Amino acid sequence: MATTLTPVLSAGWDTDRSWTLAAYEASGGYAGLRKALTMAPADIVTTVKDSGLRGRGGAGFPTGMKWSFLPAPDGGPRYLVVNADESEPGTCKDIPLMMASPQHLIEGVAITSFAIGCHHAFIYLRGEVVHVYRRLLRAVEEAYAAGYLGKNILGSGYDLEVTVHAGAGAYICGEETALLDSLEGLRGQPRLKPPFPAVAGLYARPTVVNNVESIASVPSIVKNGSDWFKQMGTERSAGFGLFSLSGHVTRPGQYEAPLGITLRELLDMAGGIREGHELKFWTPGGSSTPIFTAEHLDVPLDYESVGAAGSMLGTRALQIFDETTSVVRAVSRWIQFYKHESCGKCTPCREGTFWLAQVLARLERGQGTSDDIDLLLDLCDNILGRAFCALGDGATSPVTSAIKYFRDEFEAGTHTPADVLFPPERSSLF
Ligand code: L3W
Repeated sequence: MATTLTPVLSAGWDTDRSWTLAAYEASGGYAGLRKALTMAPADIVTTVKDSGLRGRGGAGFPTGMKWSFLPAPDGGPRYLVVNADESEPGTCKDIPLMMASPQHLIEGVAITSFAIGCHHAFIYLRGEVVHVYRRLLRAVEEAYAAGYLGKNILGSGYDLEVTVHAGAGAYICGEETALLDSLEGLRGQPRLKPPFPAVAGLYARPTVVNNVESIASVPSIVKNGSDWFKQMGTERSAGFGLFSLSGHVTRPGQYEAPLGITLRELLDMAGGIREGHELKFWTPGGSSTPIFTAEHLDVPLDYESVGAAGSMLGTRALQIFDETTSVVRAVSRWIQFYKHESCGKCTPCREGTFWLAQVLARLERGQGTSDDIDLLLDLCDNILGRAFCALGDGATSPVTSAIKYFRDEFEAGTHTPADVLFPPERSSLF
């Protein structure tokens, strides 16, 4: 990890009325857009590519490369869609960012749209967060009134409309193609890829879909340059990110830091595990990423190191559990979430999450059968790589990783023989 120049995104969160345009401008806001409008759009794409910024929504795909996948202009519209459907369990970074500093995102939307030749951008927001919707609408209004959005932005001749759209609250709509279907007014279900949205996205037109934090990071990169960004993080995981710490920590919340920081260092910032307790297990990137244990406290939280240690950086949602937590119960809760949120389009996810939930529920009650651990692993085998989108794969991560590290706890839930628990007359219950 190199020089620490953070915080960037959260620097002004504690200032008075930090969400207003006036507060944002007072802290140097919109200097990135002013600079961008003097640049050739292709040079902005090159700057972001050179910075090494990778998508902050979970997959870590290189942002500038994604922009450069758009086909050459053909005279028709092309779109930017911001994925603000934050719903991955434990992930709480985009919503705090939009509440505390929405202009970061709006400036990023204006710069990105200019760079990719888009004249109508959409922010697709998770439906339940009505307070964020109101704040974003007000922030967009303020940006229009100040000439940062709308016709002839800052006298440059460039026009951009921005629409904030609130979904109806479905985890699947965080999957980019389900999000696009939902935005088009259809039921939110994933589309077959390819074609990727870059080629055929919203209304079958070339579309860039990026996460809130990715787009909010763009103004600082354009303003300060790609070398500045690369001073932070590691060689292949450049820059800063928001880490959300929740659960059994003394001060849960968002901690901005260079990628490559460790959980041990983040816990120092967050006051440690709650007093009198010790770390048992944690997720590095939300519940869709394999869990880690205390032995992973010093794994650098960058894409490569977390991958090499057997998990994924994901959304940097660090859910922390101490020794009082039943891992079987935690996994069972996560799987209930996936079962509830499965869109039902594909059989492996729809049926698989249903059966995972059933088996985990009886293990949680200590009423599992001796075959249940194998059954869980077999179910995961039949979901992983066979589901239509990443949601199914993600649902297997907590199960397989928890069995790997805490098999004894699952075995403790299997003490009663199946034929005693589930005689033929009761078999319809499961
Ligand atoms: C053009 C190509 N574009 C890839 C683009 C693609 C997408 C991005 C990443 O899942 C993960 C998932 C969750 N030409 C392209 C191309 N792209 N090849 O790159 O694509 P992909 O398929 O690797 O990932 P994904 O489907 O976007 C995201 C994990 O993140 N996650 C986060 C979940 C968070 C939420 C939420 O809060 N709403 O769902 C946590 O770990 O499990 O693995 O844009 O088009 N050749």
